[in-house]
Amino acid sequence: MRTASLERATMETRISVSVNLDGTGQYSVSTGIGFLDHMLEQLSRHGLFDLTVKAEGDLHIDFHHTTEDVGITLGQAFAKALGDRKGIRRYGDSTCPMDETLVRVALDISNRPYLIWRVEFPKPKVGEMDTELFKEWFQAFAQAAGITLHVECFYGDNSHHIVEACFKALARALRSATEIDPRRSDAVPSTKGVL
Ligand SMILES: [Mn+2]
Repeated sequence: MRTASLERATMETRISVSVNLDGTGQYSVSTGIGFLDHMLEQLSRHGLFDLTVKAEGDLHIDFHHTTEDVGITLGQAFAKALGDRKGIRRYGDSTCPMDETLVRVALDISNRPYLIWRVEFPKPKVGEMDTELFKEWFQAFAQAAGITLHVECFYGDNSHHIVEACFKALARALRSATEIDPRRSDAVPSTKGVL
């Protein structure tokens, strides 16, 4: 079973996460930040990952620590669930429209963390959340999961749509990249023999 459970506690946040890569898109998400919950639910539903996320953070300061630490913990859980990465497709991409917005995510489960983030928001906030925090989440997730992650918004007017298309495209790309390729069976998808 490609599953993992993790807990992470600092002076700023307490987070527990569990993930099943071969799930059906069932989720239970509660971070204390409504919009972030909404996005993680997209990740689960459109990636077909079963996801439990519970976070208690210092939201009285702002949403930064909680957003970043949820990204770190979730990324660590994905890395752990992927294990030695045998048989996975490794690469994935998705171009996701949401009304007037179009976003592309291309990723490589490379164990070489990297984020390209070409996303601009017309508004500084969605809900109560600062839009600048989404780059922090994607950076934390890519770093902790060991993923080369390119996110580009081609166009879009509505900040809610832009963020949501980023998460949906991530979900779809991650779903295909984490899937087991039946033609690859037991092999690690690298000429190095290791990822
Ligand atoms: Mn929405």
